[in-house]
Amino acid sequence: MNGTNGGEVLARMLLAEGVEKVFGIIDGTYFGFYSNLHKLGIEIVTPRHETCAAHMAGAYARLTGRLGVCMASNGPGVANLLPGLVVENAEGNRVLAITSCRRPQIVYPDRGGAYQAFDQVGAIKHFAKWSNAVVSFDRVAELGRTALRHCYEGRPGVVHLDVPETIMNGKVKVDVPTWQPTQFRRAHALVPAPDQVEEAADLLVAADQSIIHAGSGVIHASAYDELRRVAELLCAPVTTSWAARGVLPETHDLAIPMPLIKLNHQVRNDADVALVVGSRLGETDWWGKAPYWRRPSEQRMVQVDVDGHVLGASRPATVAALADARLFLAALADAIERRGGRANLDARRRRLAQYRETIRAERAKLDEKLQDLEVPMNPAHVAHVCQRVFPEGTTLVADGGNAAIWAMMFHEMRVPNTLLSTFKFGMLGAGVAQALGAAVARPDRPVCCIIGDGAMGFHPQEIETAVRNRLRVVYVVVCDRQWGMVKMNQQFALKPVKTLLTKALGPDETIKADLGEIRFDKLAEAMGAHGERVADPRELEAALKRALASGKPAVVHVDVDPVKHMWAPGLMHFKDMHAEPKG
Ligand SMILES: Cc1ncc(C[n+]2csc(CCOP(=O)(O)OP(=O)(O)O)c2C)c(N)n1
Ligand SMILES: [Mg+2]
Repeated sequence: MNGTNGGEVLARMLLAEGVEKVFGIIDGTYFGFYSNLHKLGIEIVTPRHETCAAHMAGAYARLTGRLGVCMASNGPGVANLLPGLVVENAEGNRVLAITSCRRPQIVYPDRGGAYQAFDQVGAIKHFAKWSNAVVSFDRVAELGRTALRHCYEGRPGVVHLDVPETIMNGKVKVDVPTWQPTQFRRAHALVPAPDQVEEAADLLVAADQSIIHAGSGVIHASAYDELRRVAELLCAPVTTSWAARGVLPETHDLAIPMPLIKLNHQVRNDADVALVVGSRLGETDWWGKAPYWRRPSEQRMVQVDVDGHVLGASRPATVAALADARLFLAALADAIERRGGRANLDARRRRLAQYRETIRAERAKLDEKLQDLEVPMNPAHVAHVCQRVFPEGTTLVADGGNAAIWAMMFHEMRVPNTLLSTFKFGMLGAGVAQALGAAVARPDRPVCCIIGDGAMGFHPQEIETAVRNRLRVVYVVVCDRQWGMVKMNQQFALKPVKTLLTKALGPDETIKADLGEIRFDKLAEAMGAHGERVADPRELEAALKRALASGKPAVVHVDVDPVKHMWAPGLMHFKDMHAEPKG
């Protein structure tokens, strides 16, 4: 019998889970944990701010399908980790956070005056799926197993285990338990009930017009082929949540690109049966309600989700199936095939042709902005040129108010699961670290992060993290020297008529909406990265190519026209989304 400690027990559990990376910053209070990770060959990837560790873990989890693990130390480390955990839970990424806390004799409850201590579980349990503290060495393995069980139940999100320093580090004379994951947690996908598959197939085949709406659940289940098969069999257009864009590549005839919001509303109103997979129909899906969707009395819904709490949450489901998206769609495709043809094929094809025509026309209208070659550039060029320069399959991270909207409008999703943002939370600055997590997840290709100058200012220190870890990230910072999106709203709130007439108010007419300039290219160079600055749209491609060829992480400071930047396409739809739909 050898001596061990709580840190080793947890490190070995993570090894059994197949964890290869842990994101976080070191501290003496969990030396027993991270030194054992190191000993076991699990790499510790260290950012320069704990909140970034959470975003790196979240991005890594989403892109690889593995568990994302982050760590932070008691008091300040955990305080810094909080915003990242809030966001990753909201985005639904499978993240396990392991933190240290002070010794049990002085916390839970705090004796009063304990150094670097606060009620970490009390704070995190309000927004995470599960959060608990270990109270004695005997319970480390058991609570570790409970935490992991929660990681694989329901909607993915954040699970947290808090471990006192004395339990992390103190030597105990016992053997390390060696349970395999299959011995204590769900390790197989949820199998659909056959009668629900048949009922769904009957409904969808008999429909006048069906649609499929896909959420992130399709990404978590890697159900891309099965989704395409069902869509093709039904000749059904596919809409997505923002986060699931590209699960059916937007080059496919049946794909309805999310940025064409009016068309999405139309498609959702044309259908009498909707198959909703891996989406809870939240606010950015207009809650599944009229006038954006057809009323439930005229549109039945088949809903498939791994989380029972999601089923029928926003609108009533005719079939509410608790099942893995991939297994359900595969069984559904077989069931549809067995039924032979489906109703109204000609009418469906006519509608589809109409949708394609709308997509072509809307695209052409948007692309007119690419004719604008004035300096500083129209922001339309940024994502458009990035897509041309970066290899197919590059992960795009979109962060920053209007910078992200422009990126969404001018980037076509051609490969599933190559887009990151915080679509649910809209957290400025999270993209800096999401890009790092993406580069760790996919070291074989570069990552492109399009980000506003306000958002980049939240975490510029992480450029050094990219350099130190040799992460192939190119930050394309869209510089308008203002909080662009908010300034636009503010102008309309202050002087709507003048804003409409003159497009922008004067410098003294807005409230604290302007920013000073940060030379992001110089900042990059100061940290050992490659820097570029470009204002002329004709020079953007060459600047990006130099950035990629530099062999280093890079930052491209892009000067955009601040007024044009405020008038991002589709802004009215986002305003619209903030009000409760009538239906
Ligand atoms: C952390 C955080 N703080 C505040 C906001 C509110 N907010 C939304 S957009 C925006 C302005 C964004 O400015 P920038 O990143 O420069 O992007 P731009 O709109 O100028 O392209 C702000 C402050 C937010 N979403 N996230
Ligand atoms: Mg800005």
